[in-house]
Amino acid sequence: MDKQLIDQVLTAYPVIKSGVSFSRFGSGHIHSTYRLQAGSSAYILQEFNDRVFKYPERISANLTVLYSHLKPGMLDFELPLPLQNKDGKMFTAIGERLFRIFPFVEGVTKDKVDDLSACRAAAAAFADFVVAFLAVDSDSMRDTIPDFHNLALRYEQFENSIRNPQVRITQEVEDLIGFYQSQRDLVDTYRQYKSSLPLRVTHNDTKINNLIYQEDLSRVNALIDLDTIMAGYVFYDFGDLVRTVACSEDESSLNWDSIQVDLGKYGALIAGFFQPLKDVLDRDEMGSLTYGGEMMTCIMGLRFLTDYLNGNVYYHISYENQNLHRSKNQRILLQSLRDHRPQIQQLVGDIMPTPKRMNT
Ligand code: GN1
Ligand code: MG
Repeated sequence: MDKQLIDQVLTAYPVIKSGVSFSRFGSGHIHSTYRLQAGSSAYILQEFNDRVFKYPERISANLTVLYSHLKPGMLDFELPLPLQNKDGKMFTAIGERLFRIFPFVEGVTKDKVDDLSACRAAAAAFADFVVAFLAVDSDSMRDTIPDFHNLALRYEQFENSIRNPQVRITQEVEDLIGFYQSQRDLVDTYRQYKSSLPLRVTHNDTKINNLIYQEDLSRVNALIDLDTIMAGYVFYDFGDLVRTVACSEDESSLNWDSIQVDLGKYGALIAGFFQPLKDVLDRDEMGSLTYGGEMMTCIMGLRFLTDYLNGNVYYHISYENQNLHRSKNQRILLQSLRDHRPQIQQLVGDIMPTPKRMNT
């Protein structure tokens, strides 16, 4: 992004005085994010990806509903909203491109967390989020990406990409395709849960770097990446935490031999997530949480591989085979989660009051 374009965006935000410097920021896969420094004030500038999010007005509508419900003291962390531009809007269009600016929240983001109390704090924060918006009718939320976590649909998209691949299908790719095809039993469970569990207001993108910790990781300062907030199942939110926290390596790791579930961190996640929600979740929802770990790891592995086969049109990549590698990474974690079902079940049983059914 060039300075001239930034200056153009900034004309819509008279509160931000001139003399701005900027640098690339964060490790998100969808939007392009920059840190702006204007004198002593810092901001986040984002070029919004409207190929992925086709309904930006739904995002604004959802956030407006949530903010009208949120009262001081309901959450002890921030949910940073975009600044309103001079027309009172959250998005600023420059030609065909959309931008927004957020207040900068101090703290740190992590792609991987090892400290168990930090794992617990992250899970508790995402559970607190669900609790805070329990009274908001999930029907009042618009789908910002329809069928975002619909596993059956993601399998269809995957099968389509196999029929018309934009890359050469090597043995390695073929093995990976075979692995994900063998995980289809997760779709049956998905359908069962979809027919029985309540929809709630969920975050839907709870990967660990969508949370800002205080520098020493002792508390959560903010939950970010709020574009996917809509109606969902709690197992989506718990599951993406499992995927990105309860693993010995992060999503981008190529240390194949080291990737496995970390049961200590898994236990910390259960403990943190369960506490705020223990009087809220019914028995089946509690039982669905561990399914969420497998399902969300599967769906991300599947989506990375689908994007690789489609010629990398969705996720930002920094090298050619990155989506292939991300998918391979998720495959190893998914296998490890499956292999450790008995131990995970044990952990859940120790923390939750009555034994819950798992991955029926
Ligand atoms: C994307 O925007 P970011 O990087 O937080 C993606 C998530 C995936 C994640 C995988 C809208 O999240 O669904 O879990 O990458 N967001 C969208 O790292 O597709
Ligand atoms: Mg992000």
